[in-house]
Amino acid sequence: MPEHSTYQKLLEITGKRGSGFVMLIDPDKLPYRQIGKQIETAADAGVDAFFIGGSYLIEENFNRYISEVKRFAGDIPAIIFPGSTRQISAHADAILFLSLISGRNPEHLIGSQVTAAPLIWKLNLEAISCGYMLVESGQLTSVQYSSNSLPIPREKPSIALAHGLAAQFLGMKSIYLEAGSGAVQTVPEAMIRLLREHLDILIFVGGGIRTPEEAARKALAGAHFVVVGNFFEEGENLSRLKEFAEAIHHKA
Ligand code: 1GP
Repeated sequence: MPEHSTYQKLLEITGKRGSGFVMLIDPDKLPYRQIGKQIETAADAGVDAFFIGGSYLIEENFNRYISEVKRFAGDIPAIIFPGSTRQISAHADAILFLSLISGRNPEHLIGSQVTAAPLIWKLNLEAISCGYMLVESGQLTSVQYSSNSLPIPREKPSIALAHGLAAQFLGMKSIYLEAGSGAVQTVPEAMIRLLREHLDILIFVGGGIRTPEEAARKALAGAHFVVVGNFFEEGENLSRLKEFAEAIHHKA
């Protein structure tokens, strides 16, 4: 059994900084040769962890890609945020072991997990269990479409809480409130607040966050980690990384 060292590290980050800042890297969007510069810039600005993953994964050599991320990330956790069971690599520090609990599609609730588990075990890769919840965000997102599942209505935080409690009772270590990549509307603060008030597990929040102010609102509402992907895929936005880090680190 692998040690839960990366999970512990995540707990330490939130203890120290209030909330942590996660940069999501999609291997299909960030070319291999640009990894080093991206990671160094992010690390200098105060990014606390990297999630790596994507919906399709056209990048052929995921293993090599993760190895390059880790080479530059140093002590900063590099965690796989898998879009499919093809996205597994021993070079990562951990993998978010996602189950799409807001949906009722058995393949995404347990099917893919059973496919992936033996390889994760063989590689001795740390698996951080995570109840993944899609939250309605204005229009149909890629993840809703491809998972063939309904999101949680954004005005119904109590439904999100019921799912979060179920995740916690099932022994999951975290939940991810997902508005979807490039979402028009982000996860409502009222929902984050309610879940933070009643749950004892880590809360990741992401989807459509494009300003430091918005990131700060998610952090202050109770997100342990704020995840930003799309916005930093535009090279010129990297100059704003520090503002995001300062906005999210409300305890620093
Ligand atoms: C997507 O929640 C993540 O799975 C991040 O969303 O790319 O919109 O920042 P963005």
